[in-house]
Amino acid sequence: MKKSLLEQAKNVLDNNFQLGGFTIPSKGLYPFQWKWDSGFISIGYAHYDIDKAKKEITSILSAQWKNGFIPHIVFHNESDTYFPGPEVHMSHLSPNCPKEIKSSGITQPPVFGFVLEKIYEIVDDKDNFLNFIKEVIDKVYKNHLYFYKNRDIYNEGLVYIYHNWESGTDNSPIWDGIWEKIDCPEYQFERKDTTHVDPSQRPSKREYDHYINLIEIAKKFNYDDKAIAENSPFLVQDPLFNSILIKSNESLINLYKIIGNEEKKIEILTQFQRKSIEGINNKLFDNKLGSYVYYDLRNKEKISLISSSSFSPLFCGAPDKSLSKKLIETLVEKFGDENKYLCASFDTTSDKFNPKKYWRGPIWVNLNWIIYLGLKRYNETKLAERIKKDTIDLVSNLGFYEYFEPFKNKKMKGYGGNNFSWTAALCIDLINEKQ
Ligand code: 9WN
Repeated sequence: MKKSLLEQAKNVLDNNFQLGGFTIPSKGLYPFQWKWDSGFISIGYAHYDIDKAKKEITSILSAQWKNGFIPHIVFHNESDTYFPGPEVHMSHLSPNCPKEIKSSGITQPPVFGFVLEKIYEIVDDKDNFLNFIKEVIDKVYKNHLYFYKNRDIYNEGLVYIYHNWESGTDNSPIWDGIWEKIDCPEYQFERKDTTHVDPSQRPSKREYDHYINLIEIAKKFNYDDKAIAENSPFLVQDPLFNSILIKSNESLINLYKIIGNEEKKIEILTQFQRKSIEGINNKLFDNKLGSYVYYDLRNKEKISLISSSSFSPLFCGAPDKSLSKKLIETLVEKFGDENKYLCASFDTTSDKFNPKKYWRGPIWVNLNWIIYLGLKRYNETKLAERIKKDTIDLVSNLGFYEYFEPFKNKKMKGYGGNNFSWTAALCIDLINEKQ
């Protein structure tokens, strides 16, 4: 008998769980622990194995640097199936990286605030999970302090990323114009991703040159944030990254209120929150496009392109009624026609859109989940139910892929890695979600 989607999803997660107490995103393609993946993965576990959820969070937080930074990859284990590995990242160049930790020196979106709150909502034994939250929450708080202290250089409530891998949306067309302005060497390296996945679904060699170049520049400055802010040719304020930070601020405030006697931290987070919501609405909303966009701090210009990240401020409650109305109209107009599943990762009406290539068009389950919760927050029930149904239909028809072609047709497929952990984890959450 065919297993239910829920059972299949649990199998994907359990098969990707490692003895060291963490979960890899996908065998071969991504053989280590990734920061935002581990947050989504722990939400999936919370529905059926809370110990694994706790282990996942404990493992990633154990790699926190002395200054509160949490790296995007933690090399708990060895593997030669991924490039670039620890010998390229060389995290020990930073005096902040503890000796016993091998990691990258770039980060990813700060998901753990909202992850802890979400799991607290999911579990029946709230007292037990609250004890766990008490053990780890200050590490997450310290990570937020790190961002506001080091990454918000103009005190705007908006933090920067200095590498496209920090965004999590690696080869989005958003970066194309920035790459054109950078004088980047050609490097010799052996890529591993294209041995696991058809190269047509992955970034180009030239794009990888840029990715490595940015790491080399950060290494030259020993991963010092101030020097990076002054020198990196890539310095961007990302609406997705900042929305996740804002959402996680809100969750930390809620959780500290439940814990009690944490007025000082609540006050600081509330100040961050006020500034960030103002910053994201004033600086990153493009009225002409009716959408949030990225801001290129290095070249001092808005990047006026629409991607699925444009809708993530709904998740953190940033837009008021009038902005949210415009934003949702843009979502429907650009991404919502009935011939497509929601939600393509890039503007389907743009000539840069590619339905099969990584973050240049395909649907990703984590972004769908974020947009789904955002639409619910704004009582857009019909659209929310559509994106939820589309997500579950894609996975049940095509498999637990990393990303999916948005066009509805008989030949459509899933692409990238298979048995991909966050696809499984967030499907578990969506299936169990109360209406
Ligand atoms: C670089 C692990 C990660 C995700 C990212 C996704 C992809 C890595 C890569 O895989 O990026 O971090 O090598 O392509 O883009 O969002 O966290 O699943």
